[in-house]
Amino acid sequence: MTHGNDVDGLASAAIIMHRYNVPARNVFFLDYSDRRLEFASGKIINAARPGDSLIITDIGINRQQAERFSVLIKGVKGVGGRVLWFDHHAWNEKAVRGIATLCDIAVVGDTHFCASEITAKELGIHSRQEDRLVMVAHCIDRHITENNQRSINRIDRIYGLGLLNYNLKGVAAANASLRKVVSELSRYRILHQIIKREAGKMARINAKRIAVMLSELYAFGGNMCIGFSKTVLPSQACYSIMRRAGSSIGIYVNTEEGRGHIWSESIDILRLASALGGGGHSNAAGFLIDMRKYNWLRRKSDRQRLVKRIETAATRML
Ligand SMILES: [Mn+2]
Repeated sequence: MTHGNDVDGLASAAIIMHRYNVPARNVFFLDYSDRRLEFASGKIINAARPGDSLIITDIGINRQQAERFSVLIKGVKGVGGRVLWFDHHAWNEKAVRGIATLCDIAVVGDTHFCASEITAKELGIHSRQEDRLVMVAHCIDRHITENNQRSINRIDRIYGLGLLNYNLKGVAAANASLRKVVSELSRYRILHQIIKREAGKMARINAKRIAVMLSELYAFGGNMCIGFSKTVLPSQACYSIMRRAGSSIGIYVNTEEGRGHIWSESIDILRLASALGGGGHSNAAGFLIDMRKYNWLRRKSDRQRLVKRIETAATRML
């Protein structure tokens, strides 16, 4: 099980598949939504046999999902399986006590590394190709572009667009589509045709949606700007908003998933995300939106209400 929305999540899956000959059908992708976790857990608990190992990578734990994860872990261990968890997100004490201690091995919460670095290190996976993939994932995850800038940008883009499939489809189809991507990746064919083709399809949808989003922006506070769109690449959405508005903070609201993404290169936006009930890193964070309260953001007045709420939180926090 790994994070389907993140390059280091996919890279973690790829190096594990390569090393242990894991078939693609045994890989499941999550994104902190309950239906994806439910889908994966159901299949995994059914298939678990004595001696099997469930490896979870790049998934942090949040309060709502703690119970579901503990059922999953106990289910796998109950039939004589093992559970290993490798993650770099910050875990709170309660999550460590409640969930990490249920696992056979859990290495979590070291935010200096990306998840695939931790996975490679803990499982002793090292070769020239694996190191390269892990390095690329690390740079993309940390937004480091000084070295290998061109190839990293290219991979990030192609790759990220391929990932959009995940958000655009239902759970089963999304898993199938991402499995194609990680299978190619696990053979270290990073720029293989399949990934390019998947990415090409998404690139067109992505570009169209971002253009529509930029036609209705909400700027406030002198340095912040918000845009609304169906699923697009969050980083690209936020940067497009910042560039268009000349703001140092870009907020993209995903109107399908009810999720806000906040990005900034110069301002620590983690406090703003926390004030809105979310979390993340100091340069990239997010929060969930109760879409019922905002009438699914259908009308302009609904969107204005959400902007007002974010603005109020921002004046208090930043
Ligand atoms: Mn990650």
